[in-house]
Amino acid sequence: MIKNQCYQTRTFRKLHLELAQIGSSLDILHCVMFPRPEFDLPIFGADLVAGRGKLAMAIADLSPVRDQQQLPDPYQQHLESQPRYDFRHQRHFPEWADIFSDFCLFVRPDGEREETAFVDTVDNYLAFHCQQVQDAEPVDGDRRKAIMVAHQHYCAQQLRNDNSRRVLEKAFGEPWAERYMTTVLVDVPLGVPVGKGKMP
Ligand code: BLA
Repeated sequence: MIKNQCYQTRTFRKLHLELAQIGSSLDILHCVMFPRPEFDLPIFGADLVAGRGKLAMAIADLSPVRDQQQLPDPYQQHLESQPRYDFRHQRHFPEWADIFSDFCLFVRPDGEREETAFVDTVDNYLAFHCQQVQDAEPVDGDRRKAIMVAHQHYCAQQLRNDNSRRVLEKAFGEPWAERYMTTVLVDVPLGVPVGKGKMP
């Protein structure tokens, strides 16, 4: 079973929250907040995967949409000034993960204390992000183009996540999984076609 909620605002082209329950043992929470590409704002993304009620993986990031994977200065300064929780089990990034920032949390939270630390950190990221979003002004032509390219790259890399693809294919079949991934999970802005794992 999959439940989706999508919203749009002045600054976000798509706020997507998804809860998936696959079989009796796999629970997934997926969230991506895609800003409109006329704003120089990072893409918030999170994915939590639990097997039999226990978190196997938790990732959350404010992902840059600029050349050199740089966050805007206020984000960089804020995130650098925050204490970092030292999770016991860090996860290793797959090869397609060049989209994430230095502040990406990618861990297997171990126990209630670490789960709370993960949620608190995400809460902090989101509180700051939402505050920045309120004051955001659209940027001009050339920067928009660069941001659009970064959005397309973000989507192309997310589509290379074979874990999500495999789970969806097993539950719903290959054509459905492909359509769902490219139109619901990571729809590329402006309809630029992106094949499995290929750059636009
Ligand atoms: C990994 N994603 C996974 C895993 C599963 C899913 C089963 C493997 C968990 C593990 O290795 O312990 C499954 N995720 C899903 C499914 C959906 C989903 C089925 O969202 C949707 C129905 N993935 C995202 C977003 C990010 C993300 C927004 O959707 C990051 C912001 C990251 N997921 C991500 C990463 C991995 C992962 C980095 C690990 C991949 C690897 O280790 O190869």
